[in-house]
Amino acid sequence: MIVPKPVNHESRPGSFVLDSRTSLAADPELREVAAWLRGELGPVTAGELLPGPGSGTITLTLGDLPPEAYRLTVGQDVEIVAGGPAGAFYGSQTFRQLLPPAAFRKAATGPFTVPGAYVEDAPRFRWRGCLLDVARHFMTKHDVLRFIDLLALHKLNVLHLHLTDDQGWRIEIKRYPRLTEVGAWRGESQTGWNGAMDGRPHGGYYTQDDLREIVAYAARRHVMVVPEIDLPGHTQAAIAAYPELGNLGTPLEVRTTWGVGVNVLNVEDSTIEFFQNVLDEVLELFPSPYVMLGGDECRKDQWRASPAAQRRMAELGLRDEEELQSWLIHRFDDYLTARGRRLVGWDEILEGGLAPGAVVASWRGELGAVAAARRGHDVINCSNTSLYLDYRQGPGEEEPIPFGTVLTLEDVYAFEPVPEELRGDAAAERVLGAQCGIWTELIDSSRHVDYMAFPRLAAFAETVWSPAGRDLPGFRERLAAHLPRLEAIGVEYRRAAGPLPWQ
Ligand code: TNX
Repeated sequence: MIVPKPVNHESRPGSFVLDSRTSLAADPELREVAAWLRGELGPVTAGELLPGPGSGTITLTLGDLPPEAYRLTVGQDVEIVAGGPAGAFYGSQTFRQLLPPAAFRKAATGPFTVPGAYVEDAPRFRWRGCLLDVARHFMTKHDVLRFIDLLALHKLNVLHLHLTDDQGWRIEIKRYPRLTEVGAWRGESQTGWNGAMDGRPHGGYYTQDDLREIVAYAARRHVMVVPEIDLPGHTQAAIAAYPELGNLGTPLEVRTTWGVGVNVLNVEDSTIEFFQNVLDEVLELFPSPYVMLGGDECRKDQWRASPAAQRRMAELGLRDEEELQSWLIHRFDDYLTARGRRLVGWDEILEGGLAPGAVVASWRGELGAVAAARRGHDVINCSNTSLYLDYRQGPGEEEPIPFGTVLTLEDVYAFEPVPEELRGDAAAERVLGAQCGIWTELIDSSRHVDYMAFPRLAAFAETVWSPAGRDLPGFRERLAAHLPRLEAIGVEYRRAAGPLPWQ
């Protein structure tokens, strides 16, 4: 009962006993995976896992398979053969799921018996992502690390960190300290769409050392952290810190309300240079080949009213403000491409002309994914109608403050990463995978993140990892076996009934 469902899972005769005499051996290339597994199994095995008489052995070896693929055999011993470290990591995760749920407790004590099994597995898509919005509500480093473990448990491999927005700037930039001195803090916030204030200030940011730690922790779990610096819209916190980045020339506050704001960056060379300098520090912290620069929901009112923006458009021979945004994104695309990175933008970057190197994250349904893939661009399907985990999970009154439409567990499970219009088309190859999103306007704690993310994230994991095709009854059975694991870890997932965990 493995989640996400593996390609093939059979039972075999015999069984394996995990206890304090179990030993672990690994090819040198898989030493890091072995160290991680040793840590996870530590409580059960008293942390030793050294070779000894009469004990079963877990072996991790490299074999002729794709890098993320593995074969796991459980008998008297456990053998994990993998194409690379990622495959060995996923094989190890599967092995953990073959143990009883109690093995997921931090103070688990074995011995545990695992019935004989054979599993062959490999992911369907290479981008299996989740966005976490730490800008609207800051999540502590501790919570982010815990969340990375939960992604990795579900064999997801991309954490998209939404680090900046109107309501907060969360990444320390040495050259521009006011971004966090000013931009990371705001007054009491609007709690819902009704304008009610929550009566307390919010804030927080990650130091560069924190981010290095998050990146390294994630890398060890085969999760790539993709940073997002959202621009030219969603930048009020940055403009509050450095008013010269805006169009008004008057001071602004870090935004305390939700929705799409009017305050956007100006298009001066000095502003472009400012963000290029920010990017220099971002690139140093995040080795990811992808850097997300947003591009979403940029209202053009201020550019329409700004003589400087209009002058710039005239100079460049641009017809409208969409083309102006496209021009700006092109500049950053060139900047990142010259540094060996790829720009990822929300589907609005299609408007006014798509930058040549850009990858498109399609959130307003799938039309952006279809259009960009047909133009030969890589795409990530982030469709809000299937994958926005900030949307309520059921129509009931008991759900937290409603946001968006209803998106049930079954809706997420039914999601297909390749848009219908691309099926059978060579352009379908451009779909790198998919990504769910946890936007946090109305989610102000890690407990609430748990509630919104689980169990829908388990359904999402099957859509990007498991072979095509859906089997809802089968998924329900697997999930029933999986929820006790989440409970053992301490995840406050949404239960079918009962009080909300944080009330
Ligand atoms: C749209 S997705 C946004 C976010 C909001 C989200 C709420 C996207 C690119 N922009 O700023 O948080 O909806 O669901």
